[in-house]
Amino acid sequence: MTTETKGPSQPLTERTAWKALQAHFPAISGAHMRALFRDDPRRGERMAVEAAGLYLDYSKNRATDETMRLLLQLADESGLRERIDAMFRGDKINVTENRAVLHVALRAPMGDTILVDGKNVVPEVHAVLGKMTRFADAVREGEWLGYTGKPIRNVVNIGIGGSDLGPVMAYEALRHYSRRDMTFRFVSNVDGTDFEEATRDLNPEETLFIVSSKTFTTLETMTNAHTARSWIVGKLGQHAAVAKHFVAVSTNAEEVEKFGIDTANMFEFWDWVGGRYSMESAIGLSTMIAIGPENFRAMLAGSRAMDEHFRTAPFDKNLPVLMGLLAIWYNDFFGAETIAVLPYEQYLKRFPAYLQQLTMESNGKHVNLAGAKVDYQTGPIFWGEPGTNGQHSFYQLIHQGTKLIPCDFIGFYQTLNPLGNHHDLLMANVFAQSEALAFGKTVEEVRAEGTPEWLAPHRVFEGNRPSNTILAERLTPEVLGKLVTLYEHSVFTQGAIWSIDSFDQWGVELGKVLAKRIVPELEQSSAELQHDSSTNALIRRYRKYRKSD
Ligand code: G6Q
Repeated sequence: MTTETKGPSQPLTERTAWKALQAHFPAISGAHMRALFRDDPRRGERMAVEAAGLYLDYSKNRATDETMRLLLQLADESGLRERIDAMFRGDKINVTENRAVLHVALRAPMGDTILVDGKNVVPEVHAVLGKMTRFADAVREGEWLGYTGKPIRNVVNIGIGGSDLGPVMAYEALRHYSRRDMTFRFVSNVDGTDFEEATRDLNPEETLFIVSSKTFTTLETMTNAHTARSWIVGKLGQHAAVAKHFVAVSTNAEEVEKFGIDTANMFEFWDWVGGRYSMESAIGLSTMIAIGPENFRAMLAGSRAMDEHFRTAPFDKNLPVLMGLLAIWYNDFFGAETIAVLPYEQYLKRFPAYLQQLTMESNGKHVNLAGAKVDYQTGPIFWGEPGTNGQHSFYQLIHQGTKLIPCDFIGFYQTLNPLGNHHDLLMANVFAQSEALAFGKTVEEVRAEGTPEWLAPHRVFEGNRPSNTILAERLTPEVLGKLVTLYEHSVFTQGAIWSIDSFDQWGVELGKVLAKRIVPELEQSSAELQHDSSTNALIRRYRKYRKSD
């Protein structure tokens, strides 16, 4: 392993820029955005970047030009440029799994060369895209028939985590472009309710299951897949029906075959695509069937445009870099623990949930690439809901609570569903919220409204609460690709600076093993229990009261 893959030689907290940021912090934490804007009338236009069709206004942050200069210096000292080049080159930057990290190859144009172990992976990517296209078209055009000869009207994706959240989010986000005469469902939870509710009104003769699992061994997915197989075989009366009602997306041909799916109906992806980075691989098959191959390719083109921007733009004009650096500024210097993502677009209702996995599974790490415990904070908690709904619930805490919560507002110039003045009202709320968060309302302003003195403190808004605003034309497949990739690379930027492995997930692997150990203890009430006293008591209680069938 080269030292380069282990990150820069100097520990983060000893880098010159880090120390300079620490020294600079008191001046900024004591400054109010009201003053920053008053002293620099063009701040709002200056601290904004437009690239690849996305406009990022980062002026409403607790940062000056000096802050940005130091953060950019930190990026340089942390070897961000080298890390980016290493990723795009196909180096094995996922050191703990000894894997390349090449979701960027999923949107590379035919003709590009990206080598993994000496082999160009781009032709394989396009071969799978071609296979997905042919299959999606066959289903959409009613040529792929179920066992009894009926066309497919229902598509159920079975997968969990990275094999679920991307497809669900993309389906919801691009519903406007989806086939309205087809039904798309997503089953992820091992809770039987998920399967039951997803299938109860579906006609099995018209239902196709896509079993999406990189490993094809995940407990939840395999349990649901077996249940689905019994459902099809039970309802259609023939085992042979499986071939017409199941396809697989996986890296594990052997397990797919064992399950009984013909590998001709398997869509491949590769170990260099991490689960949470896989929605544009074959894991997106349900998305492609829903929105059509052309729209799917437009989404890839959007991601590609953001990849190119990230790879080539100078850091001071680089959207993912700027967002990543600001996240570090709040996380590591202000001690902010979370970031709220607030899309003002109903179709993006699952975007925060998707980002939770992308960001928290990637950067929720406590050791650096060399395995040493970090002495700084890593991944912030991501959360959020679409606006304006959130305004009527948790925004109160963002405005007047005791915690600092940087926000990302996302809005569009045009709506996909023009309806009276709805869109202007929606967007008025985006602008009003970020304005109120930044500038607040002083006690003098509150008094001037005639508020009695005893009530005044309750009605004061301190302001100085930071936000980014991201604007785009409208939510097209291409723009969705850009947004997803903006966050992918912002996560990358943060991970590179923290010198952590953003691409492994040992915490997830742990969960996969632990539950399997307890299953037999629940099924055999005589099994001896050797856990701690709490776990033992809980298991005994469950054994006693579970309904035996
Ligand atoms: C993602 C994680 C995890 C994974 C699921 C499903 O980055 O690794 O969320 O996607 O555990 O795994 P399989 O696709 O192997 O079933």
